[in-house]
Amino acid sequence: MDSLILDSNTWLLVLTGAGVSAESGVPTFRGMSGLWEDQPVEAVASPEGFRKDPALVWRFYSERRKAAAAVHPNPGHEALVAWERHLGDRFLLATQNVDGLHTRAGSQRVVEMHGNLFKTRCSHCERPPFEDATVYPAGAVPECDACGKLLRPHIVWFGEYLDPADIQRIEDFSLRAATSGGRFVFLAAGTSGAVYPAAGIVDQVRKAGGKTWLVNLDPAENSNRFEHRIVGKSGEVLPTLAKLA
Ligand code: BV8
Ligand code: ZN
Repeated sequence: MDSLILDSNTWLLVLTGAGVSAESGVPTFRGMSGLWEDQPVEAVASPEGFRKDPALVWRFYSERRKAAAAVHPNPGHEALVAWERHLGDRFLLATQNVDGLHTRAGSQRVVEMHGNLFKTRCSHCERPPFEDATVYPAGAVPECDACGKLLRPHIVWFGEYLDPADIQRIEDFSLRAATSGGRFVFLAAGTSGAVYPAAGIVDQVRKAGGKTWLVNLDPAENSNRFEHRIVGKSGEVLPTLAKLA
């Protein structure tokens, strides 16, 4: 198996998806065949879904808060913490996961591209997002105590734009890596490559001359866009994949 050399010349951008949290007991989207209570996740995790039935959407996220609070990071999360400690500012972790397990494992240089389960914001006023681990009772729809309108999970739903600041942080890191004179490496783990813009990062890295690695249990929709592909469980592969030099 090729080994990933992480030395003083290496700049590493990592992208993770639901597969990295699977060994912690968090169901993947594919694992649920994209459905929640026979509804396509895209339908619930969308502005339309919230407009149509905010109580249903809050039940969806309250259940996921409860589940995520009951699990723990796995060796896949921990390996990424060790890589970050070794590379420092030549490391950035972009995750599609909203479960907060990377941060709980100790990762610091993290971009939560699709938001965080344990944050809430107002669907109407400019009140900043706030920490909120509340598991709301079924049927409840919390209201904003600043403007009285509905509160919503601080999550990027399908059809919603990502926070431009998050996109900028990933692009800035990629530009610095690509012009550093060092080796720019991109590794994606536990992701099916089905959701954009995350699934398109591999193409941007290749255009910038970066090396590309995929660690995944099954072939991903964008597998053929990666030079190095390792089939396996991230919790088993990541701890032994890198040579820290
Ligand atoms: C946007 C938060 C502008 C919600 C999420 C271009 C082409 C086609 C479509 C589009 C496009 N550009 C935009 C779109 C539309 C859309 C999109 O991509 N749709 C898809 C379905 C085709 N994108 C958007 O809407 C984005 N916004 O583009 O805004 C815009 C606006 C209007 C109109 C157009 C454009 C917003 C996307 C973010 C949505 N929010 N999450 C929540 O979580 O509740 S996405 C959500 O689904 C996750 O965050 C993640 O991104 C995705 C699930 O994918 P994965 O994480 O990869 O998980 P999955 O289960 O699919 O796969 C797991 C993999 O792990 C599997 O391959 C499995 O083999 C592997 N695995 C399992 N166990 C293990 C393992 N691997 C290793 N070890 C293991 N143990
Ligand atoms: Zn408000």
